[in-house]
Amino acid sequence: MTTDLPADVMVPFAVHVDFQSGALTPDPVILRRSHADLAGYFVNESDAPGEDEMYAVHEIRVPATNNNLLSSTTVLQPGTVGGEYFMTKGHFHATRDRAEIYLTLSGQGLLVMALEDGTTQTKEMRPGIVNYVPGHWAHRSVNTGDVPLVFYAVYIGDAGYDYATIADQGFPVIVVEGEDGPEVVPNPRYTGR
Ligand code: S6P
Ligand code: ZN
Repeated sequence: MTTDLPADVMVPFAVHVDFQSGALTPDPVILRRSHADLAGYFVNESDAPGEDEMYAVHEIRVPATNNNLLSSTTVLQPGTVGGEYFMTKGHFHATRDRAEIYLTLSGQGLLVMALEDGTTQTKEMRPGIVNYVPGHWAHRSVNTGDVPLVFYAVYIGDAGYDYATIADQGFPVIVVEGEDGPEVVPNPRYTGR
């Protein structure tokens, strides 16, 4: 029974996650990012970016407060722009000390993380891997495979998003196609410390 709950007590619920497609049932809120939305993020953009989808975020909505856990799947398409693998915009959390967990469901990629002082860490993403992103680390997912990279993320409700710092400064490193696979190399356009 769930009658007469106090105003701040939510009713438990369950959501089904399809590990291949990232689809959530019942339907969540879906945020779609096109190539055009990522304009300016890749170092070598030869063609004008179009409206094709680069990634989608399917978010289970709960109030964005620090007593709740927000969560979402991200479905990041495979491909490259100027030799750089498709990636998410990447962000710091607006509330900098808020941590996050990623569980990769399908595909393969790299999780690139950076502190504001330019220190970086890069970790593999593949099915079954849990990546812990402590507070203060900006994070960006990169699809280095041939199929969509699908992962489930859980984050503290009031983490928020600071996209501006990455949009302005870039990440200290980028992930490019090398002769023997993905290479993590310095970003020639990085303007942070
Ligand atoms: C939220 C979490 C993910 C990303 C998603 C898209 O804290 O890190 O749900 O929002 O992977 O990446 P981005 O950088 O465009 O938000
Ligand atoms: Zn995040």
